[in-house]
Amino acid sequence: MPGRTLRVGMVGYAFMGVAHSQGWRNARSFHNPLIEPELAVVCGRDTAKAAELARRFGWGDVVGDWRELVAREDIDLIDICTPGDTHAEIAIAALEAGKHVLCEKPLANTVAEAEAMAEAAERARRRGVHASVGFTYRRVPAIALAAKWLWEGRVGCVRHVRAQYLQDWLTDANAPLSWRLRKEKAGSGALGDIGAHIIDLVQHLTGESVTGVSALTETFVRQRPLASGNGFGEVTVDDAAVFLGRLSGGALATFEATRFATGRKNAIRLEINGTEGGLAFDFEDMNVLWWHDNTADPAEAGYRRVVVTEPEHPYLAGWWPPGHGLGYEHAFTHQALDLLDAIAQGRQPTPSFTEGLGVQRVLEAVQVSAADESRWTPIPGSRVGAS
Ligand code: SOE
Repeated sequence: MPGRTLRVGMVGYAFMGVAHSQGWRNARSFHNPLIEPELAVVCGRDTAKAAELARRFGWGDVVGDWRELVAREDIDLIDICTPGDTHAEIAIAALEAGKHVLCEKPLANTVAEAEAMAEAAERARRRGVHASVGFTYRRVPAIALAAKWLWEGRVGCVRHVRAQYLQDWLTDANAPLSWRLRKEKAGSGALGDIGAHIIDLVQHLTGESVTGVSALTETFVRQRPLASGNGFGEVTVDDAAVFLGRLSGGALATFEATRFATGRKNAIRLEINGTEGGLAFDFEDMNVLWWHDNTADPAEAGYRRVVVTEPEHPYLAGWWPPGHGLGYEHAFTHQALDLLDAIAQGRQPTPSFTEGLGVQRVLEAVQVSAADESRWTPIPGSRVGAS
């Protein structure tokens, strides 16, 4: 990495490509990462669209084939912002070519792919090459603060977790069919797209793993208009998934991921109840964390609204004065910063591909359970009874 720069080659130019571009750009201009990212090359099969993104965000070059990108000697990291069916092939090729990798979530479309990716990442790590998966909500300051307080023991022993990810963009039965609604591209529907985030958050925040699930999934609208306007196509993934789970420390958890929660746009709602306190969060009010101290005088105790914008709060020191809140895109900058610093220091960045594989195993168990009348389905490899 000449001159302490990390030359990024990004594959994909759509929603996530834009979010990552913004993240890399602001990591450079707002903060002082240990290595500077260079927006070197953007790759997309539609090179005109990739070139348009390059113009808007300042990417230095455009290519049309990810293999060409991975083969380039002037690239240090491959940032994968494509649908799930391409993750395994690109990530493994990139790691084998000695490039660090940031891969969008969910890690893959199947457990088998995720296992191969985690193995490739482990082989690469031994050569000083690192891989991370893009569960960006970990980097929302209020969620990072919740993690800190949980890990400090302020919540005590966790008894209950309620985790929801609620969107409503499919309630209109005429919303067109897109790649997110096709199993061969996306692996699953609401489950993998947004359920993966809350599974990751629950495992990350509590430090425990989901050991088993009982699940229901549903596809409410099975045919949707094709984007071309000519006819209809089949929806082959779930619209919604709800499931119960046990955590390795003994807590009971409920999860709900849906694109049919009318009126809820991007509501990630978490509530964690422990012996010493409780924490609650809703992404639709993302600069706020609710905290209940269960050790306080009951006459005065109750949930307090903590505005997470102080310079002492995670990630806040580099941004605005207190009260000037952050938004969705800032987590992508925090992701870039954490990754740059980990690479500069030769540390394994988080979440690792192994953590991504752990989420993938829960996703698969949910599908297995839902296909078999909600049968209780243990998660292979989870740490039963850990504390
Ligand atoms: C679409 O449902 C989506 O963009 C997800 O793919 C993202 O991971 C989530 O952050 C917002 O919603």
